[in-house]
Amino acid sequence: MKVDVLLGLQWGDEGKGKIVDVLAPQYQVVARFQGGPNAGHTLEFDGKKHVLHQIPSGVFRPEVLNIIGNGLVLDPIVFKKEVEGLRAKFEIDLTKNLQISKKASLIIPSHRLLDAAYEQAKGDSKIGSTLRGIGPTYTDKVSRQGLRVGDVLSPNFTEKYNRLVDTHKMILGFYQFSYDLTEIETEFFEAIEFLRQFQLVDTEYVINDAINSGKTILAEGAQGSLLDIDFGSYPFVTSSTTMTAGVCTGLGVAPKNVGEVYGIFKAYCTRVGSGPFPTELNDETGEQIRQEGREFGATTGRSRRTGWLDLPALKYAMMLNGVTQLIMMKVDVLNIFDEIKVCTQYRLPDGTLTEQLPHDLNDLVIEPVYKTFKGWKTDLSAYHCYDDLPKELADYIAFLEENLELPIRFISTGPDREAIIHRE
Ligand code: 2SA
Ligand code: MG
Repeated sequence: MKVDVLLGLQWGDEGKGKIVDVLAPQYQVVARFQGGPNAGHTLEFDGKKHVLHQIPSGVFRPEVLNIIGNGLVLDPIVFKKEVEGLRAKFEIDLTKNLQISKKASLIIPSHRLLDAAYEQAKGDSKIGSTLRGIGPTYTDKVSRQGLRVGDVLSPNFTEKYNRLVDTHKMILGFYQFSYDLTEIETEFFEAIEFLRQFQLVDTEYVINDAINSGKTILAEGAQGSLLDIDFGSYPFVTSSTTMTAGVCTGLGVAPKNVGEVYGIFKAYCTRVGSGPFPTELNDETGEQIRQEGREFGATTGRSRRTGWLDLPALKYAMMLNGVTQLIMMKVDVLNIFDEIKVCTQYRLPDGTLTEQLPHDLNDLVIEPVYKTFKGWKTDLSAYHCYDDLPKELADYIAFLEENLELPIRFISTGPDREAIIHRE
């Protein structure tokens, strides 16, 4: 079997957690391939809400094997809290159905300090990082001095740790950043001890054995395509490959073994953190979307920026990911509006129209060109079948499908597991 991929086509928070949970019964393995505790995947069922950060969203189905791949940066302190939280709330024992790659990178407490020091030094041009130590940990991975999960099994772990912290202390000194590591280091070493109880393995073998033995596998993306380190609006991006390509390097999957690519997008856009956002609404409508959509960071609680759906950006993400199935989320958030807009093109400062994302989006003021639709003004909770949907919504969907040249397979009409319309 091939590995199917599910990822966000915007700036994250498209609702990936819910969809993995809906799709999970079809899959025997669910694997994360990039990111770390910056992610916040929200799942809601049986009237309960839960946010996952580093643990794959398959954990709520006991028969699913969950994998934290080599492409992740893992914070052991956050991991311990997550596992304990899941045990207390849902009686889930993750020592059985979770495997962690020995090659995943380890976030140590001073990575968080470095994140804060770098952001502070940037002043007004800060990235808006979640301050979870993501960038500095990937930096250490690429500069070949980082620690990996497998190192916790080494008798020299403390020595390796101290060596890395010493280099971080020099950098923090350069930035004149004040800190106290004592307390957090105790917590860190407790969390390392905790991590040692788990199945730490070479997950690339597990994944490839699963592929060869015909198991169904889903790779779960985090953040969004427009936050990709290469193709996002650099430098306002995260530090990993958030696109399909990241599945190959972040799990050890050969390109020929990638199957369906589920691309997930919201019926509007949000962005948390700094950086260009062509369709951003800094007005009452934007605020209404934020309130209706409960658009606040699932990890940091930050208020998310909101705006209308951006088709050029969405098409760009579809092109780079090779999306084969589209999923539209949070359509119900737009129930209240008389009019709904969709950006179809950008007008550049010289007046030319384009459907391509300009490279210098950070410095360029571009104007979105909108097509306006009549709102459906209907509560969608009673609708379970595509053919029954209000005409205005059906027209809106038809326009999107024509423009995106792909049918929309799932339409989510509310936060709960059950609130979804599946089109065959
Ligand atoms: P980082 O922390 O260094 O990766 O931040 C770099 C940029 O990436 C953005 N980013 C995110 N955007 C949306 N959702 C994310 N996860 C959380 C959530 C975020 C939260 O689900 O709500 O709670 O604030 C996420 N993680 C990283 C980040 O805002 C920076 O723009
Ligand atoms: Mg999120």
